[in-house]
Parts: sequence; C-alpha cells; structure tokens
Amino acid sequence: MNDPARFELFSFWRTSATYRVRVAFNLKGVQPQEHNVDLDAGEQRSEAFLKINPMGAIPALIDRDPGRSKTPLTQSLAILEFIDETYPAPALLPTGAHGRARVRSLAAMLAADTHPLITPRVRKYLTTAGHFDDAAWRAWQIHWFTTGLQAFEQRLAGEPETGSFCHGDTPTIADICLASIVVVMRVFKIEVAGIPTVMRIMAACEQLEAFAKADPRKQVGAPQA
Ligand SMILES: N[C@@H](CCC(=O)N[C@@H](CS)C(=O)NCC(=O)O)C(=O)O
Repeated sequence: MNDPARFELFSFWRTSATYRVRVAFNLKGVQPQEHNVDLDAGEQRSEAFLKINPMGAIPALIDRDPGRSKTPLTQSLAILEFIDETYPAPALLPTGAHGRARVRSLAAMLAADTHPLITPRVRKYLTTAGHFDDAAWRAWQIHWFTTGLQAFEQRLAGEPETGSFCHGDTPTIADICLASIVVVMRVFKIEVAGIPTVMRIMAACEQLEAFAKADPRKQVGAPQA
C-alpha cells in the first residue's frame, strides 16, 4: 500500500492543519513525501507557493499517481476525506448519515471555526493593522482556543455517541481535529481548563502510533527540546 512517490505534501513542522493530514496518512499506513514551507520565513506567500495554493496556506497535497489529476488539493478536511476515500480502511467516518454529519460537525468546530483564528496571517494582520502587541495576541489565542474547546467539551460530554473516541470507539476525523488543536496549544504553551473529556480522548489518541508519530515536536525542522 505504501508508495512514497505517490503523494507530495506541502507542510511545516508545527502546523495544526498539516498534522491532521499526517495522522490520516499514518492511520492508513501511507507515507507522503513532505516539502517544507517555512511559515516563519513567510514562504507560504512566495510566488511559487501561491501557484500551488492561492490562499497561501498549508497543507497542499499533490497526487503523483499516473492518470490522476495533478491539481493540488487544499483544505485539510477535504484532504482527510480524499485520503479516506482513496484508502477506505480503517474508516475515518462512521457509516450512518447522522453519525457522519456529527463527526463532520465536530471536526468543523475546530478546523473551521477555531483554528483559522490563530493562524500566522491573522496574527500578521492584528499585529500590524490591528495594532495588537504580544500580550493582546496571546489573549486572543487563549480566548479562541478556550471558546472552541469548551464548546467541543460540552458536546462530547453531553452526546451519547461519544465513546473512547469522539464518536464510538475508533478514531475519526473528529479525533484528528481535536488532537490537531491540542498539539498546537502545547507548542504555544496554552492550557484550557474544564475540558476533561477532550483530554481523555487526547490521551486515547496518543496511545496510537499514528498520532504519536505526527507530533509536531517529532517533525523535521522542529526546535530541539
Ligand atoms: N482551513 C485550512 C487552514 C489552513 C491554514 O490556515 N494553515 C496554516 C497552518 S496550520 C497556514 O498555512 N497558515 C499560513 C498563514 O496564516 O500565513 C485547512 O484546514 O487546511
């Protein structure tokens, strides 16, 4: 199954959205070839990268399999579903329509409504046009991580579909998104109180090699501890 030449993944060590794609590939036993896009150096806004993703954001994925479209895929949630459809086992979405919608909804709470607010482009805007200093930016980060994760916790704790993972007892794209936020909070040394179910499920995720291997601190380019 593993064909290292098939997928090219544009990535950076600490990014939440790329972490999701790494975990999904790991769960499927597939290893993409990674190309570093240094977000600290602003490489996501280089002319070359903007041809791959005009949004100036990673991940971007190119399928090099002969006969397949070479149009880069962007947006981590779309890429997760692409990987799941390309390699159906183990499934990253449940089978029923309601379960699939619930998992997609949980995933979107973090990937669509939380994470984009703390990206480098938002920081750049707020610290220039918005006149934020470092303390204001940190308060902003803490606010949005807390809002997103406490709402996520409320759903996990209150909905009967929650099991040892976000939906039942196997990992889905909701768990991948949950873990993608927690690993980045660790990088930024941010803690959110009152999220015991989130942290219980995070611990379950990290028991799995697919998640553990994707930890930002283990990626090429990560600062040495
Ligand atoms: N909704 C997009 C978000 C992509 C995104 O914002 N990625 C971040 C890294 S985690 C990025 O490349 N940011 C560059 C910037 O903000 O300048 C996805 O899920 O793929």
